[in-house]
Amino acid sequence: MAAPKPAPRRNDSAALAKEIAEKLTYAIGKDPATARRHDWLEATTLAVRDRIVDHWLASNARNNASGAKRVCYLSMEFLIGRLLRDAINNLGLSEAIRDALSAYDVEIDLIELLEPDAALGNGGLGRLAACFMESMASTGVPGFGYGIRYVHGFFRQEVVDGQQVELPETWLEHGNPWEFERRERAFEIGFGGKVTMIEEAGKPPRQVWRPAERILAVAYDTPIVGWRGARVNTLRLWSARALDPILLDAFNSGDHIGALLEANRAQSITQVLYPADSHLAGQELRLRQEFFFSSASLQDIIRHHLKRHGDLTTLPDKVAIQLNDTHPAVSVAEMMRLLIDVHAMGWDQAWDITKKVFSYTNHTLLPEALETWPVNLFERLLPRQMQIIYAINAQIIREATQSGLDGGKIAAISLIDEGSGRRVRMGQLAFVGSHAINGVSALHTELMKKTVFHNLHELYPERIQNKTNGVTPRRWIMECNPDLTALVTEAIGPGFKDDITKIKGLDALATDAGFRDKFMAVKLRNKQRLAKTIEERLAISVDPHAMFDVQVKRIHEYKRQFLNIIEAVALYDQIRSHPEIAWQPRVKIFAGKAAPSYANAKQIIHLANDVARVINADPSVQNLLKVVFLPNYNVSLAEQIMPAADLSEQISTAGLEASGTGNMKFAMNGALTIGTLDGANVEMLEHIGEDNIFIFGLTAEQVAARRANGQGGREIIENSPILKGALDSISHGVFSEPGRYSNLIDNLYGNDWWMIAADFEAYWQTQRRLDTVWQDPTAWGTKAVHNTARMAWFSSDRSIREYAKDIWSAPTGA
Ligand code: 26Y
Repeated sequence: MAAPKPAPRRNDSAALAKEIAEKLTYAIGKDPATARRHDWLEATTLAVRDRIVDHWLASNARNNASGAKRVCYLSMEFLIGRLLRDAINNLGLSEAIRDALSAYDVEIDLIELLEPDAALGNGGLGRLAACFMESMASTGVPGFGYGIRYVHGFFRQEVVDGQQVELPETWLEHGNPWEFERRERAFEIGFGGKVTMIEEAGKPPRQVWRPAERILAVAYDTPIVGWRGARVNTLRLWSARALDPILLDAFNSGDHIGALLEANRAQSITQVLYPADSHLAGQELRLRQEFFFSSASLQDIIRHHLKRHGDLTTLPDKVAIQLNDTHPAVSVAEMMRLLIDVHAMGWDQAWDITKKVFSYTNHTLLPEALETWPVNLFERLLPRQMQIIYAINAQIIREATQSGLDGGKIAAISLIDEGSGRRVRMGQLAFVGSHAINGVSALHTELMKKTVFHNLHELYPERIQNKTNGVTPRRWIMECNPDLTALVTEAIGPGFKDDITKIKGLDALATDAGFRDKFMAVKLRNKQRLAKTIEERLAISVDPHAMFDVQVKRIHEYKRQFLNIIEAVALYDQIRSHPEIAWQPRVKIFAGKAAPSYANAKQIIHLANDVARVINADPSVQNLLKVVFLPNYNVSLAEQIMPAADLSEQISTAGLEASGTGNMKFAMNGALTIGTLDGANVEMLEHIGEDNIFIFGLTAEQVAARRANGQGGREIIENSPILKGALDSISHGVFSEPGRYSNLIDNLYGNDWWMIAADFEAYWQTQRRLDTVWQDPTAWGTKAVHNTARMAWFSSDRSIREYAKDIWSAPTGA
């Protein structure tokens, strides 16, 4: 008998209804009559998953047959969020699933809320990786994500007595239907031990690393579905396992507990995501995580290449490896080790291949976020990689000397920082081991050339290039804003779903009163839904007709939530002292997490909550001002907030936000932006036009100059009665006991490092200009439509096509 093949799945609602019931019965063991919502979620997910698998196997077969170049995206973080709606939308199953479930009186909108967020990332960098994975699948790039399968993702935030409390996150508690464990895909990862020179007769001497400790990296694969299911790529996350879970020796000798401890120690590597995105704590466990997933990924890439192509000299023709920041930068040394020590290649050829294969994206210029590791820790944990780093360094210094760089400049490019204790500079390592280095916005890229990589840029002037970030319009318009999607479809047809640049067609409708009214009616419905969430979670009632003024992102001094809170306090004072002015009703909405060790960021959360409590309880401003801090910001909450915002706050100190991506999500959904000339805001201004975005404040150059002059904030504060009044009410205890925030306020009087005092007046005036525009719904609506119409360039499809063409030399379908 010929081997039977499974029949391809049918996508009509009747077939889906039958299959969902079958999953419920035979995979979950429940009767439709008694099943709970969770069971329906699981059954639906499994039915959808079957369809994904059909496409997935086909995509993999096509990759193997064509031998096309593969792109491996190495990232410590993938901030994915929920996957069910994404998969259903991209497979074009939204209506069929809705109808199928309605046969059982089950609402898809309710059950999909039960899916936990996959929060394997901190913020922008991790979410970018998730958007890029979706866009690679949608634009036809054979993309492979490589990362870590953290058991505990980014912590859950609660606000207790106005303060952040961190709780463990447990996304895998009820299993994860999207992942497939690949037990056969496991690689050994070593740590510690010694390097010895082996000399065999007739052969060149070679170094052999004998690690003291070895653990196993096991692959878990998640399919990533592209638009219309055309391609399904793979996200491969590594989980740590003991080589031998119960070391038999120890077990037999009676040390049962000791043997299990060893297993736990191995597993601890992939237990938890580090929740800091701007300050390296320098824990050994983090360096172990970095090496663990880098080594596993490279071994997997090499294994695959050898199996398909037999010979490592062709690696750069078949694979591009993108390093998402420096977190996987140890890959440069590990690739060299694998090529030289394991695959017996010569140094020069290995170095040539390494540089051709790797490229590196930088996401931050903040000095405290640039990774460096103590040489002695590196040496102890990764002795062979450390030797290789020294050898790379010697070669780079030779090249620098030959090209005539002076001693000071050579010290600046060295991979070893000899300054404060000897440390390995991961940025330098990633740079020298890559053929292309990119920033994430035009401004950020220029600043990279002038600051962190000034000297390396001089030595290798062709390497740095810009790739402005983007976000996927599937998740950030179609899925999170179905009403807007329906309206756009009705107005200009469905073509924009396949080609987002067509959304430009809305531009002509900005002055069409009928269309504008519908556009703003969609906005109002989204605001009503968010108002309901705010009421349910916080028991604060907000008026959906008020301007929703939103700042949601990680809490950080450079992002200046503090500036926004001070403006709220100033507004509160002014409304009360000038009731005769036609103030426009506003709801200021904040959300975001602070790194657990970042004291000032936690203070800012506390202040926001203190201010909210007092203002929301004051009847004299009831209809004019409310302040809301929504706890536990995550991807799913963002999906609710973006479509409901009128005003997007992108107010970082100029020169410090590498790009921002929230700024893009808001504007695509028709929010106006108040922002500084920072990151991608600069390019948004070019695309949206100056009439439709509200720019204020010091430029990056002016910030640098003021910092250099050491101008503090005292004089400015003393000359600004509105600012002074607001700071006084915070200090004097209008919102808390006096003195609670004296540290934050003293910083403004002192060096005003983040330019909050320096930018306050411009910010305040721009907010009042926005009040005036808000008073005129025609003017506001016109600008809102222009925003949605002109943001297509910020699709991550555009970013990915640029990477594919300029950095990866990889194919795209279009
Ligand atoms: C080394 C460790 C402390 C660390 C961990 C995470 C350092 C940095 C990070 C994350 C950085 C990050 O999320 N950067 C953001 O990347 C986005 C995507 O490029 C940018 O839009 C955003 O401006 C930038 O802050």
